[in-house]
Amino acid sequence: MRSISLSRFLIEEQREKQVISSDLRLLIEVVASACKGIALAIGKGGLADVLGSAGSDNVQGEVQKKLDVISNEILLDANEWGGHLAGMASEEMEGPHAIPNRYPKGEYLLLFDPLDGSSNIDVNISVGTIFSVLRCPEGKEPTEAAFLQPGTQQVCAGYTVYGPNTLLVLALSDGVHAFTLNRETGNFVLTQENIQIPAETREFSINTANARHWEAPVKRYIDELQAGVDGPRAMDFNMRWVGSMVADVHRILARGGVFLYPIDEKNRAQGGKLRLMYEANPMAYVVEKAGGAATDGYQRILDLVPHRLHQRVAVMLGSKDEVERLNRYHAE
Ligand code: P6P
Repeated sequence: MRSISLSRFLIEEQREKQVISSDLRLLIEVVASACKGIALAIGKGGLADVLGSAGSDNVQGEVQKKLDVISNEILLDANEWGGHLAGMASEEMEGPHAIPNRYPKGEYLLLFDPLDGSSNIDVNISVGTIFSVLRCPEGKEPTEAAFLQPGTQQVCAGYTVYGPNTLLVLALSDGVHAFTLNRETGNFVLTQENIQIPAETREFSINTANARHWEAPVKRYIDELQAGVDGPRAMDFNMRWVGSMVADVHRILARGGVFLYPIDEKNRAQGGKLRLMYEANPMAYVVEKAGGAATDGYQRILDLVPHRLHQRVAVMLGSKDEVERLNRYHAE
């Protein structure tokens, strides 16, 4: 494949396909550049004072890791001066972050989980940044209400996996593309175009420690997978659970699979574990643009109308045939 940088790819998407605007191209370049900074911070590990807890809790009441705070700051600092944003929202902040008055404002709203998979940071397992882009409604201030749009309103979404290599996956209206960071040149280079998730799979991803808390449709579905060739599915399945949504979802994008973080008796009071606006929606957008599907068991994730910035949701996504089976089991 010709060596095409992210910048060249975006310019050609804009010039030849009118898929993105100049401001959206700038936004994506700025987010990618911020992800390089996050990759550098993560890469230092124990060599710098970036591991461990920050000694504070986030809006979710969860212990913040130092790298959560560092990653959040990197994304805020990178994005506030460019003139492409009306506002930002993050898992790590209670409310939206207004663009300082000294900078011009743009039409886009950027939402992100700056470092997803925090529990894995201190043990050197892949983590990631998840981002989602909406348009600020015409004439509206970028208050929380402006962000509360269904996932179908996203203009683009994606994630960066900080793993053996640093990989940016970008979903635009015309498809999903992957860019690998060339650490020598500092450029993200196109390494996969128009990624498609196989409709069928033999690999599932769920935290089975929660099995006793699952609702009946999920219990039935997982029991059948675990019954393997002797059960109703008449084939054996494999299980993977990284504990970083970005890593699990990326494996599904790369080779198929189904990822579940269902609502259960343990998380029912909060409405689920994963957050709708900056985890489920962007990942659902990526998965659907790659030919997969994403549901909460009853509804398409992207159709859900949000009521709160940090609301949580059940998530089942990946290979289309498996998600459709899960929808059937929940409907029965
Ligand atoms: P559990 C990470 O904290 C996260 O938000 C997702 O990235 C991941 O899929 C999930 O939580 C892991 O949850 O309950 O298995 O630790």
